[in-house]
Amino acid sequence: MPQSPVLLQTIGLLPSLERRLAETYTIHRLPAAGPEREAFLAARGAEFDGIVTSANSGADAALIAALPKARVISSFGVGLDKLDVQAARARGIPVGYTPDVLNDCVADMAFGLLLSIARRLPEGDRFVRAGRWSAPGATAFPLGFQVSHGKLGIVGLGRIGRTIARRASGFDMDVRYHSRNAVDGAEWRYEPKLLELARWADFLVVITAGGAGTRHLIDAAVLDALGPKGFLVNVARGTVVDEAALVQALREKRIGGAGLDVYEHEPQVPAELLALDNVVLAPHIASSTVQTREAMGQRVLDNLAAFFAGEPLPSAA
Ligand code: NAP
Ligand code: 8YV
Repeated sequence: MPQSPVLLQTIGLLPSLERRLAETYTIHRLPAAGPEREAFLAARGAEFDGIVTSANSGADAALIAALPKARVISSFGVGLDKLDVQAARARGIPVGYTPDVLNDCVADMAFGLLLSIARRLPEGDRFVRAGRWSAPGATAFPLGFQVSHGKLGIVGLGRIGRTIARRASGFDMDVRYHSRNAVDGAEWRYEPKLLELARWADFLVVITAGGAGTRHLIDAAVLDALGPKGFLVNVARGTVVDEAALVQALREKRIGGAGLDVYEHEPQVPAELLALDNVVLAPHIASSTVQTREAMGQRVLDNLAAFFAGEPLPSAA
């Protein structure tokens, strides 16, 4: 019987995906960064036919170089900011990823965060649980900000950005967007200047790619343009927002509030953010539903199966 392809798995994955990978492939886990990993790669790097990874873990040029026989990379997730696609291409290694299947859940999450911060839902939950609603002489819960009929600015009108824009029609929102290029045929107004979009918007939702090209795109100037009645939602990557500038703007109430799924140094969240009431914090869970994660896992398997059958990857980066 021919030997099954040998894959290096960089990080823990969905248990059902791990089970199914193990049915077809010989899987080895990459040790955590440090001397053990270095020794492992030096001793066994030449055994691997490919890498299975995730958007959170990626594969850098050094890892790819340490696997001289690797012929394919399959990643669980759509973000490529931690995966050196250029280094893979230079070796002729196809990279599979999982676009589209997560658009709906990430768009849902963007609206979840938007509603949570504008309508003060987690704050209200804390208020009720602490008995402050029923307390004698209780002060009234503060007013929220209306979402329906609001002005939604989307930064990055890609696959997910367009899904968010479509969701907004159910809230009768006016939608405009910014990206480097206007999107052909888009029904929403293109704003070539990010500052202008921020100035106009009640809600600024960030859903660009991550990586060097978007680092700190949302800086103090953009936050000030959004202003004290504006809300920021980030479901893209923590690096897209200057987190120190955001903390300061929230602390000084120079923006109305923020809903965050992603952070600059995940899973570390600045202590200042934890102490603020005008921010809602989620632990990078935008794609994290049973249905979407299973679909992403299936795409990881489909990309690998196609490669080892000598066919093009169904979702190649
Ligand atoms: P996509 O279709 O490639 O869209 C990316 C968008 O970013 C494009 O509209 C692109 O437009 C824009 N963009 C890139 N660089 C820009 C810049 N410098 N300034 C302004 N806009 C820029 O990707 P997608 O599938 O929608 O996913 C977007 C990102 O969401 C992923 O890369 C990932 O990091 C993140 N994500 C997060 C989660 C989560 O769990 N929170 C889940 C899934 C995805 P132009 O090229 O015209 O600028
Ligand atoms: C997941 C993501 O957290 O797809 C992405 O880019 O950030 C999320 O879907 C990730 O894929 C799990 O590693």
